[in-house]
Amino acid sequence: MAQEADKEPDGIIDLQRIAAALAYCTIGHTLHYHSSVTSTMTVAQELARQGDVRSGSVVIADEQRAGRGRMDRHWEAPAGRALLLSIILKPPHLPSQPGHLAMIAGLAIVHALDAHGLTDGLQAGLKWPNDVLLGRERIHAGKVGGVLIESAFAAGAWQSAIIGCGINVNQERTELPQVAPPALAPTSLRVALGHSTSRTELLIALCQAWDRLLTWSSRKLVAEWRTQLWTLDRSVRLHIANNEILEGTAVDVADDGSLILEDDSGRRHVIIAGDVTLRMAD
Ligand code: BT5
Repeated sequence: MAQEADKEPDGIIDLQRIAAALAYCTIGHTLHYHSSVTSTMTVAQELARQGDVRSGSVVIADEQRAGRGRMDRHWEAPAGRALLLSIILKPPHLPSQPGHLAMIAGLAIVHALDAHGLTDGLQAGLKWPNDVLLGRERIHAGKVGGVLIESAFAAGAWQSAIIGCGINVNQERTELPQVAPPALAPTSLRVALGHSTSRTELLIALCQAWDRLLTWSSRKLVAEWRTQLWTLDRSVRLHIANNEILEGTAVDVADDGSLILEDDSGRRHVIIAGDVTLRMAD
């Protein structure tokens, strides 16, 4: 089965096609391609530290030997099957509110997947704060992508951000990592669609989605993020700092990206960071 993806004409990322399509884009005008790295985040951080790298440059790899998730977790993908990239962003492209970067990053993946033609009732959406889900029914959707953002500040000013995006594209079911509940089951475009997808075209759609979203007003951005957040109005369990767990209904998000949770006694909590799982009764 895995040989099928090898046979796709675009199994290899087409750097020339990307350079031609994105030459005049804010994101993706410059591509730093590697066949294998520890993590695209590390390579991008190093480039950003050197100073003369242009905002909107993208580091992409066919394989990560130590891909990172949030909170020291791992991101696993077999070589040549997934989109694994980090975008380097600097002023003037950083949004006015840091929280809006995660919104742009998640929405860009959803828009790129939509632009790429999700058929047969497949839908892509977001789980707060930044998981990208894919499925025919929201309740049974799997995790198709994730976002990791690392920012650098100096003297209180936001200097740069590295936005890591992992999208499961051509992995067969057996090539997806085993995750322990409550982590969401991984899925890939290959598993959901039943055929392979060009990583080149998906990357182009992703960068073009970023370009569009960077021009949006804060108001439009937050409104669209709210629309795509499948977490809202669900009964959830929220794992926050210090192993603390809150349960209740995810009633809304604030404009800075915080989740507003109403607990079972009706008290509202504003949560900046954490992990959400759906409650079993839901
Ligand atoms: C994320 O973290 O979802 C952010 C993932 C960002 C990965 C990209 S790849 C390019 C760039 N370079 C990097 O080194 N990282 C970024 P988090 O919410 O912490 O989710 C991590 C959890 O997702 C793991 O603990 C597993 O349970 C699960 N997981 C690992 N690999 C997965 C995969 N390929 N698909 C779905 N789930 C996965």
